[in-house]
Amino acid sequence: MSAHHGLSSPGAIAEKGELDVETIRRDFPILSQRVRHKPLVYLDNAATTQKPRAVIDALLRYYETENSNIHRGVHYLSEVATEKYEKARERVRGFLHAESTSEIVFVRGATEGINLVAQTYGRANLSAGDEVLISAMEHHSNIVPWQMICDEKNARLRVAPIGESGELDFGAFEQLLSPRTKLVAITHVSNALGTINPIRQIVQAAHRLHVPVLVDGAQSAPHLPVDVQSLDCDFFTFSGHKVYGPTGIGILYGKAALLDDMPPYQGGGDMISSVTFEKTIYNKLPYKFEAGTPNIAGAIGLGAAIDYVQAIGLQRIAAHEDHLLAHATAALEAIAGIRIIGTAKRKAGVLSFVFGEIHPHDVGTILDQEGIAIRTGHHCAQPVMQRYGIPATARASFGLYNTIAEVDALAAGVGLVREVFA
Ligand code: C6P
Repeated sequence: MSAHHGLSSPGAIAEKGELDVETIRRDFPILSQRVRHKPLVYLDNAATTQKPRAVIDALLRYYETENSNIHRGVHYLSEVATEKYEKARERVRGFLHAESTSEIVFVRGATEGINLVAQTYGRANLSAGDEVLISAMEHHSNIVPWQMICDEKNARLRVAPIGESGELDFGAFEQLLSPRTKLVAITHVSNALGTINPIRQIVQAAHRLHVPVLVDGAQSAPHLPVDVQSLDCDFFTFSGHKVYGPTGIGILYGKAALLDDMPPYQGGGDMISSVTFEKTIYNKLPYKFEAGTPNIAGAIGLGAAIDYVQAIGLQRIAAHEDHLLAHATAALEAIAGIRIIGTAKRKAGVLSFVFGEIHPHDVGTILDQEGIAIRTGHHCAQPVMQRYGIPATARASFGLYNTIAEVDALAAGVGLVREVFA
């Protein structure tokens, strides 16, 4: 195991105040490399985050010393792997402040979490004429699964509009809620605009009509403290790889009463308590939704990632990223021709922009030559681009290890873009 295992690093456990970013950066081996002969400036954290040594070590340790299948074996390694996997579930429960681990389902990522709810809750509860209500700022993962199930059930997908700043039109949202609404599915933080949605208010409005709410937390879990009990949301999903954990693992939280009533998502091993050719009795929660051998290493790695971010503290991470976002917004606004897309009052970690007539891909390619990684394109949110009448944006997105110097490098890089196109 490496000496830099994160949790004992002073940056990670500093008691209060600003993050000791330089120390934190040493926990992330990938950040010290040069790309294109320049120091790497990684500003594509909304797509995926880099992994601290603590997570890499947890994966290594698992495969070197703990690997075994879970919930099956009577032998030592199977017991160890099972215990680690279930401990990771408990860590996720704490991270989301869920009431019970039976409400924490391991899935592949936010995409699978949403598909699970669409294919189980949706299939069981939607009939012709019913409606699913989403917003105009959703990622494709929170649009297409609903279109699929609505098509199948002759139900209707309704879309609450957003205003020019990228904020939800709450009045219009409320008006779209009706006795026909069977589910609200909404993002907590927009990946294309950075908008933070008022989830508690949304849940309250939906619950007045007894409509459950699914929250897509892919972009909030890494940036804000999340408390599913205080939000009172019915489902919440996020991806491990965006919270400094591995790819291929994610979480669906659901209130136990709802999950209990839902049919399973997939059939197979582990999701049953008994099988005969005549009848199968399903396993209890959460195993009913975890058919087959799961991503054991991924779950353990996610547990390590949660330990890592909790040791730093989500409040402090949020404050640090807010500081980076404010600095970046001011720096880019000062450059003539830059238009920031998404100017909501409450934003997290994401700065999308267009630069005059220059195509965002050109902006990204020139920045890449400077070692600066951003994402360009529609960000899997084509309806957001259509809303603003643009094909794409350039998007810088921040993580806990980013520095003001990196934000300055971004602004300098954008300045270079202007010179190239002058
Ligand atoms: N957004 C981005 O660059 P998965 O792919 O399952 O881990 O996450 C899907 C997803 C769902 N909802 C939101 C709000 C998201 O931002 C994402 C992933 C990445 O913006 C990759 S497209």
